[in-house]
Amino acid sequence: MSFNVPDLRYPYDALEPHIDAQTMAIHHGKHHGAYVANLNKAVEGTEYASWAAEALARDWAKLPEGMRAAVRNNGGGHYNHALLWESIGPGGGGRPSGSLGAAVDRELGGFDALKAELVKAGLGRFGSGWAWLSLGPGKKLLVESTANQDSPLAEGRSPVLGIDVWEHAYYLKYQNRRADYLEAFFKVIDWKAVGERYAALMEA
Ligand code: MN3
Repeated sequence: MSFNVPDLRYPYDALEPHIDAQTMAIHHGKHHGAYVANLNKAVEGTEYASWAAEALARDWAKLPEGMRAAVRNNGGGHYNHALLWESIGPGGGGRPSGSLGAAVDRELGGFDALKAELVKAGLGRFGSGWAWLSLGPGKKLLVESTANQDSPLAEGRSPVLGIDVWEHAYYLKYQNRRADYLEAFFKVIDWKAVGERYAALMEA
């Protein structure tokens, strides 16, 4: 198979009580698993099976029309979730430091403003989608939201941190309380990992 669900570097219960073990197990095993299975099915036997997930999430519109929707949804789903698992972890929370912390202060008015913008983007996304901290034109930080499994990559931006606001990310524990989930999500963000991603994008 071309694509695989990456192993987590922490157990499913490592994010308790903020994100519960059952949600993590279903989200990682079943939901991400289904995106990967459906992506593999869509690209099987084609040249696109050898593309990187990032390239598929960015350039799905260049694919043959019959594959486009499946790759947009499932390639995006795979890429977005792989990024998500790397961006959270036990002992998370706090705020970014180093070059990312400085850029947040300089470009977005500080961490509290960033958090407020991300929460607003997450709450404002009607239905399913993501809230993002992205690197935009001129490698400046911006906050945005995408629908479904669309990636900022397809819009020419680079995701630094993604927050999954699909109900499957929080419904078991938080039901309809997306605001409570977003508050909890900030307690599991691994800002060291996110900051390393930002630094690598700035050097690229
Ligand atoms: Mn999800």
